[in-house]
Amino acid sequence: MTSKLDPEERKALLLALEDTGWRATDEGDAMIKRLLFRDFSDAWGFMAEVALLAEKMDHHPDWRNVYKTLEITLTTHDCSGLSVLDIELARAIDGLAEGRGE
Ligand code: H2B
Repeated sequence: MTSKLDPEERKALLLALEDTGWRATDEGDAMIKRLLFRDFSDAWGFMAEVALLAEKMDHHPDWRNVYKTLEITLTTHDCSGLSVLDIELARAIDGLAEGRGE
């Protein structure tokens, strides 16, 4: 069972990820990032890459794609909050997003 990050750790890890556009959600214990792509194909291609990565990690994003925008929410359902898995997935997504999007 994955456990929730403790408040101090959570604060520090989120602070580090704010530089790449992640922020804590207003509601619920989650983090969110919005990405803008050139067009739908680029957004969908990126989602396909993230999907394969998420499968490998066995940790999956909640997301919403509207045309060329993508909103990714990370949270761990097993513990109803942010866990280290969300941090790892966020970093991996940032790695894939480097040099992409608009
Ligand atoms: N993804 C997310 N975001 N939260 C989870 O709790 C979770 C998951 N649990 N992917 C995994 C799959 C779990 O259901 C499997 C059985 O490991």
